[in-house]
Amino acid sequence: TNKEPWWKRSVVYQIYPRSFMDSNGDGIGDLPGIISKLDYLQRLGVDVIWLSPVFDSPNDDNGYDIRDYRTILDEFGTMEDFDRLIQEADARGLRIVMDLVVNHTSDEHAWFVESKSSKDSKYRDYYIWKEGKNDQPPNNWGSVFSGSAWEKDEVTESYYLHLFSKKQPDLNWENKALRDDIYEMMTYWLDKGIGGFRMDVINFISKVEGLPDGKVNPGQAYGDGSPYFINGPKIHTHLKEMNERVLQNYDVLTVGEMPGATPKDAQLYTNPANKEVNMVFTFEHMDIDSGPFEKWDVKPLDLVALKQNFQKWQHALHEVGWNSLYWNNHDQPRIVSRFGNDQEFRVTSAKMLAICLHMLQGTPYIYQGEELGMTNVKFDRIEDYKDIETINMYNSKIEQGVLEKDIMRGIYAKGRDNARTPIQWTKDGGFTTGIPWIQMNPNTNEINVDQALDDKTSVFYTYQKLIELRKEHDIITYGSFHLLLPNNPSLFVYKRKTEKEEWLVITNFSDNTEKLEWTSCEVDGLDGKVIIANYDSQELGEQGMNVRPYEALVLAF
Ligand code: TEU
Ligand code: CA
Repeated sequence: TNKEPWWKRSVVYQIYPRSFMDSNGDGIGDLPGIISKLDYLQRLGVDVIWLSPVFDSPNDDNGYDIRDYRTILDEFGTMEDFDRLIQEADARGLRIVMDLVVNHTSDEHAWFVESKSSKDSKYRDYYIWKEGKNDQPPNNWGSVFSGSAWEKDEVTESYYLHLFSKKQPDLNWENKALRDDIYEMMTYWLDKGIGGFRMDVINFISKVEGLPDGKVNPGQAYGDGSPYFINGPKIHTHLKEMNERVLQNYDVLTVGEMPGATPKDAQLYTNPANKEVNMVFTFEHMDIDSGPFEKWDVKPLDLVALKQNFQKWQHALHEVGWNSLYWNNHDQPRIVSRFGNDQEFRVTSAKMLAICLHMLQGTPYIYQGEELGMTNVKFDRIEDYKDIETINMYNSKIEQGVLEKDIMRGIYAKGRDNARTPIQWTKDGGFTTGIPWIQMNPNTNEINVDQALDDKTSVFYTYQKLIELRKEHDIITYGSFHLLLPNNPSLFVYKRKTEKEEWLVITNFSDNTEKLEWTSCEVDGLDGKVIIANYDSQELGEQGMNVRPYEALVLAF
C-alpha cells in the first residue's frame, strides 16, 4: 500500500569502508573504491547502503571517534568523492545512510580540546566532567573497552566520562547548546541528500542524574553502570526533540543502535505515533551465546532460546512498531561461523541463515561479505588484531593472569576483527594492490565475489532471490509471525500469515537430519508451493519430510 514508508520494503547493505574496496593502493578502503562497486550492489538488489563512519577521525575506534563531523576522513577521500558517491548511488536508485555517532566524539575534536582546557571554557559542559574523591574516579563504572569509564585530565584535575575508549569522551546531552550543534550538523548532511542515519548507541545519551555506582558482578573488576545510561530518563525527550527539530522534515530511514533495549522499549522508540526512530538494532539475539556478564564468555547456541527471542520481538512490534533484522555487522563475528557450520556445510548453512532471517517481519540488513558466506578468521598473533576492544581486553586479561589460549579462544569466537577482514573480491584478494591495513582471510582463494557470481548455486544468488521475493510478496513485509515446534532444539519452523495466504518456513540449525510432520505445522505439505530452498531437490512425503542438515525450505499455501 502506497501510504506505507518505503523503508519497510527495503533491504540495507552495511559497508565498513576501511575494509570494502581500496582504490589507491594504500591498503585502506575508500569512497572511490565504494563507487567502483556500486554495480555489484545494484546486481545484488539492495536499496540502501549504510556507511560506517567516514568522517575525520584519529581512528582509535576506526571512525567511531569523530574529530570533525563536517570533514571526510582523508584516507577515505574528499567531500567531492562523497558528493559523487551520492550522485552515483542515486543514479542506481540507492540511498546512502550515514552513521550518526553523537553519544561521544574523539578527544581530538575541537569541542573537547576547548572543554578540557579550562573549567570556564564555553565548551566545558559539552562533556561530562566530575571531580574524583581522594584520587579515585567519580564512580566505579567500567568502560565497554576495559578499564575504568573515567580518565583523569591533569589540566583541570578532573575526570571525564568515556563509556568506550578514553579517546571517546561522552557528550553531555543535557546541554542545549550541544544539542543545537548536533541538530545543525544532522541538517547539513540531510541537505546533501543522504537517505537517513544509523544512530550509534543512541539510547546511551541520557544518563541518570548523579551517575551512581553500579553493581560489581562476579569476576568483573568494575561496576556495571548500564542501568544508569541505557534507556535513560530523558532518552525519549531527546529523540522527540531530534525528530521535531530535524528528522520530520525529511523522508529518511532512521535506525537506532540500542544495546539493552527490550521489546517494550522498542515499542516506545518505533511506534510511528511517538515520532522517535523508525526501527532499532536490538542485541538480545546477539547475546544468546554470551555468558551473563561478558560476550567473551562464549556459550553454545541454544536454539530454543533464540526462537523465543525472535518470537518475542516479532509479536511485540507487529503492527505497533518495526524491527530491523540482522545477523552480522562490524561488531559481530560472522554468522556462518557462529550459528552455522563454516566447514562442510558452509554454503548450505549460510543460505539457511539468510532464508531464516529474511522471511521474518522487519527490514533486513546485510553486512558486507555476508552475501558471500564469508567466515571468521584466526590470526596467529595478537599483534595481527587491530580492534581496540580486542587489544584492550587482551591486555587487561593478561594482567589479570588469564591464560593466553583462553583469551584467544574468546577473540576467535567473538572478536570484532572477524567482521573487518577485507572483502574478498577475487581468489587473490582483489581488495588492494598494496598491503591491507588488516590481513585478508586466507580463504579468499575459495570464497570471493568472482566465484560467487560465476556459480549460480552460490550464497550470493540466495540473497539476490530473497531481495526479489520481498519486492514481489506483501506477506513478507506485512504477514503475522507464528512460531511452530517451540521446543524443538534443532528446527526453527515458523509461519507468516495474511488473510490471503500463509507461508511455512522450515530451517534446520543442526547437522542432523530431523523428521518434520505436516500435522505439527497444520498444513498438508503436498499442497505447498516451493518459494525458495537451499537444497536442489526436496522429498516431500505424505506425512511430512526429513529435514536435512542445515536445510531451509519455504512453502506457500
Ligand atoms: O557499538 C556499541 C556497542 O556497544 C558495541 O561496542 C558492542 O556492544 C560491542 O562492540 C560488542 O562487543 C557502537 C559501534 O557499533 C561500535 O563499533 C563502536 O565501537 C561503539 O559503538 C562506540 O562508538
Ligand atoms: Ca585507499
